[in-house]
Amino acid sequence: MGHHHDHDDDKFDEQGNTRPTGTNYIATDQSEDGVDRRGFLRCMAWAGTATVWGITGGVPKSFAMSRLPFLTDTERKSIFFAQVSDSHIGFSKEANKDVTATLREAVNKLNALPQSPAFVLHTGDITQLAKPEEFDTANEVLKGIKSDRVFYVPGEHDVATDNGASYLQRYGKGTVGGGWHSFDHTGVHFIGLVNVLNLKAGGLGTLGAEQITWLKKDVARLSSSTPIVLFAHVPLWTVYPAWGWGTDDSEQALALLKRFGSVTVLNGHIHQIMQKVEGNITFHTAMSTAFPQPTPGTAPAPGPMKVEPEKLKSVLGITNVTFIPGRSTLAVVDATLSGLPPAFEAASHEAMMKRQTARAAAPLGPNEIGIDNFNFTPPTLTVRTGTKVTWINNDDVPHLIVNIQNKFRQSPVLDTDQKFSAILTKAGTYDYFCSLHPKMQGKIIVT
Ligand SMILES: [Cu+2]
Repeated sequence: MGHHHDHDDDKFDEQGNTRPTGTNYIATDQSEDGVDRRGFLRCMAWAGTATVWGITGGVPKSFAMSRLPFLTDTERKSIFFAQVSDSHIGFSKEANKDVTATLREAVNKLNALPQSPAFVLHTGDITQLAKPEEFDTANEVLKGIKSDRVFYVPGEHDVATDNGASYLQRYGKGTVGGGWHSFDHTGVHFIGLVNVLNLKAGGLGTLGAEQITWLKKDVARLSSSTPIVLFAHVPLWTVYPAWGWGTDDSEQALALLKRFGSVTVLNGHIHQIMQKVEGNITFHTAMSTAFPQPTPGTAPAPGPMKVEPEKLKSVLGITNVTFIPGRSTLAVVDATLSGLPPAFEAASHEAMMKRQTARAAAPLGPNEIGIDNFNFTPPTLTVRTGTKVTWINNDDVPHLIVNIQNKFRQSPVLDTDQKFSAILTKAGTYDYFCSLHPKMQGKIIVT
């Protein structure tokens, strides 16, 4: 981890990018090696105070930002790519009323870099409710990136309504099964995994046996020295299971990658930066371009976090990744839209508590089930045969009711204040869960 000390904070260009000065800043590239050294440095400097770390020969190694200008020429012949995540196009609530504008800002930031990314990975929740017009808007903005290609994996918001059918229509070309895929770039093997389909009651993200079998075949041909970059929406490590921030069968997938010297896992979903190194595997989660979420355990529930307006752009951003061949060194730089250091700690706890007190607990009528803070209230409801039961979503997050026994039809995606009713004509126990947040479970007993 390092701070970039050698620039003048007062100097920003019209995009808000810092203009570095001082001994580490190479204003003109004097070598003729074809590598844009100036661009490389400016790109790193743009991130401002950023987290920079790498792995060398599988050994985690953090290095100061100031070391980057002194890399050898070989090291400079690197792949540079970027990660964009959780753009949630269609979201328009308090936490960010214009997510299209902040996605556009992220694109402008990318385009303002002197070195264009070879490609961009979008790690899901492209849209809020998987509506065609939301996908259209996202495409419209993202096609403005000066880069060869954007590779996608879906988030649960992109597949909720139809288990991924419309997502696959748009993004499924060249993918397998539910949209998983792999490709090679400059000696690095990239694998996009899908862990938001067929979620089970009480569970976390899931990959499924079919995808794990595919992964096994996909990596079988690779030599163990091939650097691997794995990307998926929900974290492939257990960040915070109480909030569903993990993947049930990720261990099985990661076991297939144990023999590789360098594995980097890039995820989204939690809208904040977290990283962890475990053996040969380095995990990293990205900021959202739409809204932040609280730090695990600091709030009653996950969900959009409204921060002070002047802090918003310091908790939204993108991730830039530079892979330097020959050294298995991969540098991940998180960059906020503001260009300032990420401000999650300052913004988090207070904002979430404010959100809680600001929300009035809606009084429930008879046979009504409230959805508040990712909980069903009451968790068990007892009614007479023939009763119409109504769910009311009081959260600023969409939920979707599914009966495990399949004795009533599933709800549509319920956005804030939306209701769903089912008439329960037969006696018995009805277990249900939210298929977007499978940790959310409830029960109705019909007598
Ligand atoms: Cu839910």
